[in-house]
Amino acid sequence: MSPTRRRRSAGQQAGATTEAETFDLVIAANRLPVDKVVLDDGTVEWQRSPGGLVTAMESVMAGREGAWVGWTGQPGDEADAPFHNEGIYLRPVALTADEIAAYYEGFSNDTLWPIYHDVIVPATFHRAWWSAYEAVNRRFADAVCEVAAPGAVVWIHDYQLQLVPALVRAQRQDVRIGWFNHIPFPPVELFAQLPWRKRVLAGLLGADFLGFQRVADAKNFVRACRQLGGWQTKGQNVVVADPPREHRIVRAAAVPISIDTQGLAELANRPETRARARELRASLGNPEVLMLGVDRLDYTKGIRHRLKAYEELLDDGQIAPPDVTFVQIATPSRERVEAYRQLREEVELTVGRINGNHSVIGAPAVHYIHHGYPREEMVALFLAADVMVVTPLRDGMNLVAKEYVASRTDYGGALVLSEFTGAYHELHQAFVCNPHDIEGLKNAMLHAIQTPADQKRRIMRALRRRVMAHDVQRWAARFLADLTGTS
Ligand code: ADQ
Repeated sequence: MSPTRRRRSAGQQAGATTEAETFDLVIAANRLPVDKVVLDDGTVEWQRSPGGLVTAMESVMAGREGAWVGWTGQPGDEADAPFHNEGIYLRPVALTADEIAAYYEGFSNDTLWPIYHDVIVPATFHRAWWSAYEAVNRRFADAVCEVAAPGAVVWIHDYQLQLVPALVRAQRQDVRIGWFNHIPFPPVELFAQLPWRKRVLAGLLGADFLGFQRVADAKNFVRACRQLGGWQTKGQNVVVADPPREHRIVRAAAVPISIDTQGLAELANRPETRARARELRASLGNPEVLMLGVDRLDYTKGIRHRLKAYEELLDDGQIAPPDVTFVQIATPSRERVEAYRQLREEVELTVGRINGNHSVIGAPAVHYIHHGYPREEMVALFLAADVMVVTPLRDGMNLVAKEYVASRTDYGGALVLSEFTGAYHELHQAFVCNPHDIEGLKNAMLHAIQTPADQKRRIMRALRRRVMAHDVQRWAARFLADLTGTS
């Protein structure tokens, strides 16, 4: 791609008082890759939030500066001024407290999230939430158009920004627009519940290329276009009327996301990480079997099903502390949404009951931790865990499963993996389970514990081959190649 950054005069943009910078690559995601921290003396500092997406974007932005449009994570009527941070131009989008409640907690996380995850909990529909979603998507689209250079590549992320592709296209026919869905795209029978379904589809069809985690997600989308919107489809293509041209083809395909495999493996190989893993096991009383769950505290992750299966194994006397223990790390999430509050109560009640019935002094049956951990500690935990239990009822990909595999540079450990994750389609050699089938889940957990070590090493070797070969850098490069037609 030619020039990386250009300046354009303020006259091109109403109300702008400074010169706007424009870029050949523009990322739009709900959140900026930084957190705003206000220090004691009132000065503002932006701290980079480490995550797979940031790593992936760094790899595609290497050698060319790109812009990132997103929300800061905090309410505010006025947008913070754009700024540079570690080689990326960040363009904040301001959201008021009401918009956060309606667009983010409401429409994104209480309407779309349940529908896109098999309606594990019922979706809530409010017309005011939809209006806020439209208004915020419009603001994102305007910000994208402001920073996109002529002919730029625009990469929009996730379910919060589904109207942005068409809103950008309406203003800028010169740019190439891609969208990637980090979560599943639901079967048409469920998507049909959404009162604004056709407008969401039309929003997405503003893109040139739409990326999904699984082939099934891409197919669900194309089917929804055909059955609910009346668009003509051919295989994975949707035909969109595009005056004055006759039509435009929008392609939908699976581009499964991955992780920074190399970075994690390097962390896992450090002597201090290995020492920390041994220390963690020792502080848990050196159990024979350490089982681990790591999730955002979300009802899609199957935490209750996992705990139920574990509890029954304890009830049946098949396992018992201090020989076996379970560490469940649950990152706080969306705590203002009622379904999440309820889930937290249920999980904490269940953990209390299991510990009351099965712990022995000095050896709890479950260690439950309700906060996040730095990356180094996560990798040490992965290295310490004999059995990683990943049991979502529905999950776009599930990066934790891949992170566990990438961290096991020693070929140790065993992965219990739900077939309802995107990761299952790449890691099917794992100890696979249907989390709704508690008996089957118990068997998968027992099987993972009891399988001989050499057999588990063979399995881990196969899993690692896949994860090492398909990392997040390759994912990003593949998405961009699909989007720009160079694949
Ligand atoms: P999530 O639903 O957030 O992501 P996941 O893919 O598991 O789920 O990613 C979670 C990330 O947060 C992982 O990198 C994990 O290590 C980290 N994490 C979780 N708990 C943590 C804790 N206590 N401390 C520190 N880190 C923690 C959405 C979709 C997924 C999809 C991803 C990426 O729901 O299906 O895989 O986006 O596309």
